[in-house]
Amino acid sequence: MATQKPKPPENPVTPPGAGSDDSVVLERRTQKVKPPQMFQVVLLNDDFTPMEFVVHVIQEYFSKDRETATQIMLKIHLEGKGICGVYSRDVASTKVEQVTQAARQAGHPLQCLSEPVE
Ligand code: TYC
Repeated sequence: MATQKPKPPENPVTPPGAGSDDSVVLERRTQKVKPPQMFQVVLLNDDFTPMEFVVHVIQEYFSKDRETATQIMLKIHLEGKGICGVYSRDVASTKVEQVTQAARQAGHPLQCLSEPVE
């Protein structure tokens, strides 16, 4: 059986940008990965939920001290709505569920929702 010489590949694979020394220059591209969409968790005012309960909720679920929680509650009371925190989609959605459940359990109509931050 005759020995055969291995043939060189017919179509050598050369990455684009490969120089004669086999180095590869990667093109700089514009950034493709955007930061994730963030969601603000908002409380709405109503005429029935006690102020003290709202302050408690803001302290417990949004990790605010009593003074900050009171300021946020008063802003909601006076302006109709207020942002309690900004989170990733899943964390924001969990906060809405937890706050809504706590309010219903206590018999209050407090409305909590999340909305994308522009
Ligand atoms: N307006 C309510 C009251 O006078 C207090 C309140 C504040 C309720 C904020 C809801 O998200 C709220 N008792």
